[in-house]
Amino acid sequence: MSPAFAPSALARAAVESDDAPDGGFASDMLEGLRARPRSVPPKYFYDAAGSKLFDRICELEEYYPTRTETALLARHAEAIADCIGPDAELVEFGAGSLRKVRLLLAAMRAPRRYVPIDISAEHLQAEAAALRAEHPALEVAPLAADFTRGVRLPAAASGEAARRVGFFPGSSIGNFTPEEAARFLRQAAQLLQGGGLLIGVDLVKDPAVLHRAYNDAQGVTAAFNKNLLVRANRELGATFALDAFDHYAFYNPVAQRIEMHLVSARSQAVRVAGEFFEFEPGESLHTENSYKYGVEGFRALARGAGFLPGPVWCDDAGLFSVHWLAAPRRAGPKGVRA
Ligand code: AVI
Repeated sequence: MSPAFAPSALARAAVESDDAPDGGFASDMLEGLRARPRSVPPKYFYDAAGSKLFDRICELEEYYPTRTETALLARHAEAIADCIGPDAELVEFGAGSLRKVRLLLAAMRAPRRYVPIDISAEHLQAEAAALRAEHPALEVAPLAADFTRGVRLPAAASGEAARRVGFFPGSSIGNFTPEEAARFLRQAAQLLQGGGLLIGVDLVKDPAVLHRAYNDAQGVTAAFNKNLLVRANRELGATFALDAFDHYAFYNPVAQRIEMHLVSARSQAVRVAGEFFEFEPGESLHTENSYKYGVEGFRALARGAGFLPGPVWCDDAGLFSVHWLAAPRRAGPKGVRA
């Protein structure tokens, strides 16, 4: 989800994925290293080790988004369930640990099916099995896929299409550029016609709060950032020296985003998949953007994408927002239905 996240394809949902076996890591890494400025899509953070590090980030005192969003979902679960309505199929984009969805499922009335989509297949299967045990009446149909590239949603076991509702928590939309976010929302509005999207969005705030959230004292975010290099060393035969790159994260108020970089501490050459890359001291590899929105700005973005923005739930400190976006039915060819 990034400087180079390309959610070009929810609407390609009916097209078979042509992903490389490594999910495109080698080609995206090489392309990003050849470019100036250098950048790599943040989706490659999330191998098994990266997913665990991200889970640790979510527990950090400095990283307010997870606990704030979770508290909002818990506090407003009934009102959210009213928006979702009965007999819905819930599709979660980038499902991760399936923690937050439990709050929704507990409040939803007769949910028909839950389709968690996540890039990490192993993690997803284990989490789905645990959820099935807790909700024996619920059809849980996990989908291991990079939803930013397009997914084929499985047909409902009942054969009957239910009202489809998307769930995209965690402000993962912040890892898209605004153009990518708009495209994702347009495609989601098409896919979810007749239902809606529940989406968590991190808010613009005091830069000092943001700085702390992405520069935690224990260095977990730094380890998460550097895990990209660990992964490249392991999977692409790269020769990144971990102590020769520094984690660097700052708030860019003009673009309203946190930028995360790995900055070369010295002059060095690195080999990646057989190709050499020179780094000067201070040269950066841009690894992630995390955009922050104002409530009205995000509603305008969603409206422009075809949604009808509904209720918004925010915490008292104005740190985080959860939006209900209704997806009206449109005339013409239907979006992607299983
Ligand atoms: C997944 N995503 C919304 C996180 C964020 O805050 O942008 C990823 C993250 N990067 C550093 N810390 C957390």
